[in-house]
Amino acid sequence: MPNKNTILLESIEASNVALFQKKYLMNEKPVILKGMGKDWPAIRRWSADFFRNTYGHVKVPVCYYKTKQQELYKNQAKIPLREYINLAEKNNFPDSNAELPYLGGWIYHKEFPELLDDIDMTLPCFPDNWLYKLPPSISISPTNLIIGYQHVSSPLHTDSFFVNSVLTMIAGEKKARMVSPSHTFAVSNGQDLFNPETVNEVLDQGADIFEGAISAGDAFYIPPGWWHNVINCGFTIAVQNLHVDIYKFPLFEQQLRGFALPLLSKIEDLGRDAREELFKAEKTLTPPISHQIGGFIEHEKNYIRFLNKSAKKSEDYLNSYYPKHSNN
Ligand SMILES: O=C(O)CCC(=O)C(=O)O
Ligand SMILES: [Fe+2]
Repeated sequence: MPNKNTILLESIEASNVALFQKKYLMNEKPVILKGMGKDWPAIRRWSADFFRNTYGHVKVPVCYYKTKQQELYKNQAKIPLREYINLAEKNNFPDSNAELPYLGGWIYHKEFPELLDDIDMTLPCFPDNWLYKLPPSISISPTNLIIGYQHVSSPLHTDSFFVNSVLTMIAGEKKARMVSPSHTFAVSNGQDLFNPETVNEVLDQGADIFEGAISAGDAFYIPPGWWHNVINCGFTIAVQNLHVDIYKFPLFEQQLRGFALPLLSKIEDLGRDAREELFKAEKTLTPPISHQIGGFIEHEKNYIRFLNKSAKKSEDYLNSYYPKHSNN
């Protein structure tokens, strides 16, 4: 039963593509997509036994969100999937303060691409996914697998890079509570929105809390920047897909540039320091022979052209889409 103060998430048939795109995707409004994955072979094939029998020996990364927050994927502890599933299926846990592990996002498709045959990566109610156009060297995984049980959950968070997130249920049931990015002032990372006291605090500050449940075949559409807290009602298997449409690409691109720019400016700062040293030592007159061999002048001119072009493209974009806000 939803809390009397929360708002029930809207729910539509995933086959209603036009309605989804117009009312929810374009307006960045969360919704439950009924039947999103109902025809995926995963619904018939994937189960605790399937993963235990086929991939039981594989070591999978586990999260401890309460004690370790969101660790880098490569730093997460790993345990054999067989051991994890046995634990997830256990009903009684001895009273202990130790946090239980959560398989909160296994990037399965790199090791086991055959699993992709069991799901539909095109997400039919979404337009082209621009995430797939990224060069492979930028490794943002478009999909991951989440196996949960009643005692583990994802505390309140937003997903990185302002992507569309689609969480499709393969087995079991999950519940989510969500808060709009326009009410960010009322929430904080890591909160438990299923705790009545926290709910009251958030509502008292004037924010709305949306709530919904999904079971096998259904999906949550979580728009960019939306806060979400997801709990497992029992044993669950779910697939998360990340999606970037053309409208969201500019902000996504800016987020990615945010990774490259600090590195670039570190390199440039060093270059400037070296030139200042040279200048002080009055050794600027004769460039070393290696500059000629390495085509220094030509590469530098290319670099200047690249920067000018980039600056022009960004300015044009700002001027055409945000004319009131750009200051030239
Ligand atoms: O199911 C979960 O625990 C987390 C899901 C989630 O955060 C997402 O799909 O973005
Ligand atoms: Fe998330």
